[in-house]
Amino acid sequence: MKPSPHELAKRLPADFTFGTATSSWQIEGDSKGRGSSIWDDFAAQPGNIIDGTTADPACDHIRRWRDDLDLLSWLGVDSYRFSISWPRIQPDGSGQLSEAGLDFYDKLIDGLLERGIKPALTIYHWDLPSALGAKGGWTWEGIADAFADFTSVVADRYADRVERWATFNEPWCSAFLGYASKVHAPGAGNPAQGFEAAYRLMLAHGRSMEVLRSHKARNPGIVLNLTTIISEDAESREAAHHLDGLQNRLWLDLLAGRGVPQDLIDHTTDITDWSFVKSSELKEIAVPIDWLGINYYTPTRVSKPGANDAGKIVGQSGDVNPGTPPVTFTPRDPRTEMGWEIDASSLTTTLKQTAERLPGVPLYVTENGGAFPDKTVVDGTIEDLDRLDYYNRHINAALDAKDQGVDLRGYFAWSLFDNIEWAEGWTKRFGIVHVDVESQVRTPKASANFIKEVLALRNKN
Ligand code: IFM
Repeated sequence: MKPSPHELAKRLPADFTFGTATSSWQIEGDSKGRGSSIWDDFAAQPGNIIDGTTADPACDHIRRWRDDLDLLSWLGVDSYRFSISWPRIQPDGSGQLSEAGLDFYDKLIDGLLERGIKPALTIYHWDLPSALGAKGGWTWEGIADAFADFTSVVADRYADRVERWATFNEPWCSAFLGYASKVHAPGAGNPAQGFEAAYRLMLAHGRSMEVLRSHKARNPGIVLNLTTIISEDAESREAAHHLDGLQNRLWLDLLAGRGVPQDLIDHTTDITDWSFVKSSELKEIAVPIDWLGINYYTPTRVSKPGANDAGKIVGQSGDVNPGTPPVTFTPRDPRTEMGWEIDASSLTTTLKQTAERLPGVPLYVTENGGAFPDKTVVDGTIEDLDRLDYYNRHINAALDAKDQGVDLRGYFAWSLFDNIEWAEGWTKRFGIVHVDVESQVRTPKASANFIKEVLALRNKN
């Protein structure tokens, strides 16, 4: 049965922020109008992106942004979470700025404000300028200062109008998919570099926070991809604890001023000596944040080695999780096209667990959603009832956490429209709005209509 928008609308508090999210490389296109990024380099190597997708045309958002903002108005969202492309603003990652790039985001921000939608800006969502990649990217000693300088450029320009700032989106992915393994750009495949990148990303976060504060930017914070790790048997407990360290505790402990978890250090001695960690820098990383964003999609469920192989699960494997004792990743059905188990109750537990580990910080679900086949078309509309059901369950699960005392202030659906799903290219679609890559026509799916109805009803509560 189709979930009722009325029931969900009744639960949504009037002051709860509801939005949708996207990121620059995934939607913008127009790679010729900006500097090159590590994702352009990565995509140019055959085999890295499953269907050979490159940055063009993506959703051609650079040209179609006005229509895309109208789509947000039509949906009735309170806020839009987007990221800026560093190489579009500063093609080489330092020095010369592109006025055209700066101007694009000026217009985007103004366009949002004209429509009564609050801009939520992420400074870094993975598209590092190639010139900085060539210096070692997130393992380069100078990267935190380069990021702080870039923050100063964008805070100068946009702090007067942006409602909410995130320094980073999912540093776990940059570090462990990009450096420890070869799943994402730059594809280093070096576990030691994964840990160093993780540390330098967080140092860059701390320094960027200081810059944002000095520019009086409103609501600076960070977005992490956190989850609940479920161990199915005694033999997988130790691995589950290690995975919790990599996925959750490393980031939260650094933010909370607890440093790198000792058990993580102990379990990775044959990979890294952690000599890049400096105690004075740990203090910089632990500067207070105004809010924390949590991107949640699926739990991580593990069983003893030799348990039934679940096939491909994007982002869940030994190579992306360095130092993990032998274990099998065993998501249960139902699953999305990413191979990710659908379990809304793990969103509730993730929010509660995070609130305990980083007390006193308001939380937002900054991404949540699913890739589904989108095969059923009725009267020209994609009847994505699986996605609609996913949203209904997960928004309710987030509100359950709020009812149980978590200071949850908002929820953002991933994604506003179908876009390039990184190494999965166009083969996985997360949008609530369908995008025809050839014609670039946007068509709201049933899930978009559901969210629109919920928001319209909520405003009448
Ligand atoms: O598409 C990504 C997004 O860029 C970051 N979070 C997870 C999404 C789905 O994989």
